[in-house]
Amino acid sequence: LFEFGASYTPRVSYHYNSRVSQYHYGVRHPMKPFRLMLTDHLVSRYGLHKVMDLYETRAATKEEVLAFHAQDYVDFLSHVAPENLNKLPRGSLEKFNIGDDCPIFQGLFEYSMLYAGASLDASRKLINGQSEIAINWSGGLHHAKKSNPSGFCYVNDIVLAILNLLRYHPRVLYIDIDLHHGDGVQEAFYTTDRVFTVSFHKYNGEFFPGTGDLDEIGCSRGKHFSLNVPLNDGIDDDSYINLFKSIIDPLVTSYKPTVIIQQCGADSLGHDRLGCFNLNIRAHGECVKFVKSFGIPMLCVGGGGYTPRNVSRLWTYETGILNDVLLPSDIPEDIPFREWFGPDYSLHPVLDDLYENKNSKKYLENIRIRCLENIKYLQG
Ligand code: TV1
Ligand code: CA
Ligand code: ZN
Repeated sequence: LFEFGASYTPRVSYHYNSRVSQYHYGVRHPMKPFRLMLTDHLVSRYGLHKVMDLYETRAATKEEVLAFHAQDYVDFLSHVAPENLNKLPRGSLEKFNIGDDCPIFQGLFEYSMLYAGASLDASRKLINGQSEIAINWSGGLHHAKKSNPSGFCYVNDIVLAILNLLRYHPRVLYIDIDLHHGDGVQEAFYTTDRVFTVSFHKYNGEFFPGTGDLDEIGCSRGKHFSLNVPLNDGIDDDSYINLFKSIIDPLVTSYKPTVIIQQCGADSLGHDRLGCFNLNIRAHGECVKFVKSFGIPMLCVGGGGYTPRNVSRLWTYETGILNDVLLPSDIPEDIPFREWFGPDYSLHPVLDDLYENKNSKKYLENIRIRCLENIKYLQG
């Protein structure tokens, strides 16, 4: 393991409960909690467990989840099971948006409470100063709404963590680099200036969840405190990194967040099963490194990512970045499931050049200008 050099080495905590990787959305469902177990094995075999504080997290309580979610929805989640679906009140599956994306699977409630509990634990470590950076790769489920699940997300661990941070922090910056729009988090804080939300995502008006256009900027006190960066298929490393840095740098400087939460969804990588971007692992990681470089307390969560071997490589690489440890490219020997990382057995497989870049220089420049105009309102 080699040190990166100049940047500060923060105290990092890693929040995980191995039970969370044992749940199954269904055989054909793209969301595979199993990717969390692959990630944890890689993190540990690369020696990163030794440089972080490890916390085996407990499940969130019903009461904690009620800080955001509606009572009838939480009651529904806690009682529903595959074997009692036919005993539910008429219409409740429709009411709660249960279907292909958000099925009822065995242990759904425990699963949701576990990943939410990990984000809450992480937020607590940041609040009491025991960590400067806290990591929960099982979290990041940014679509969940107050009264219903959406897009594979049942409980919104990010909203819960932010609500907790707001008890002590005046300004929270939320940065979302998942392929999809972070609609649930944006909606929850749309009318407040104490949380600034920014999401980079594929947008064409149709692509899930359908929101995230440039004109969604927040309302009432929250006007100009939401920012959206809509992108087309095939964006490459350099365009994404340049756009990301040129927006995040002035944003951090003018908003002056006291804590940052970054959602690191891995479906923005090239070759993702549900994805359409061309990002390599190094480029995704560069965005995390850049946010870390401000030296502001930071909570990193996972999110999407549907090609498990690449999800686990990415989050391992980013765990290295957050600890200022540069990992050797060769996947360690004798790790369980090592065959998943063949034929290259590298932390950095080539993931670019799959999709044509449909983001012209002109398009990206226009987006950048419009985003910067929005940020200018903050100084006002
Ligand atoms: C079961 C089996 C469910 C196979 C879902 C892809 C499946 C998808 C499946 C799928 C799939 C979506 C929509 C359609 C809304 C629906 C974790 C009515 C091959 C954070 C969530 C994407 C992304 C939801 C979550 C999307 C996250 N895409 N196969 N479902 N319409 N849903 O488009 O942001 O990554 O695809
Ligand atoms: Ca996003
Ligand atoms: Zn996604």
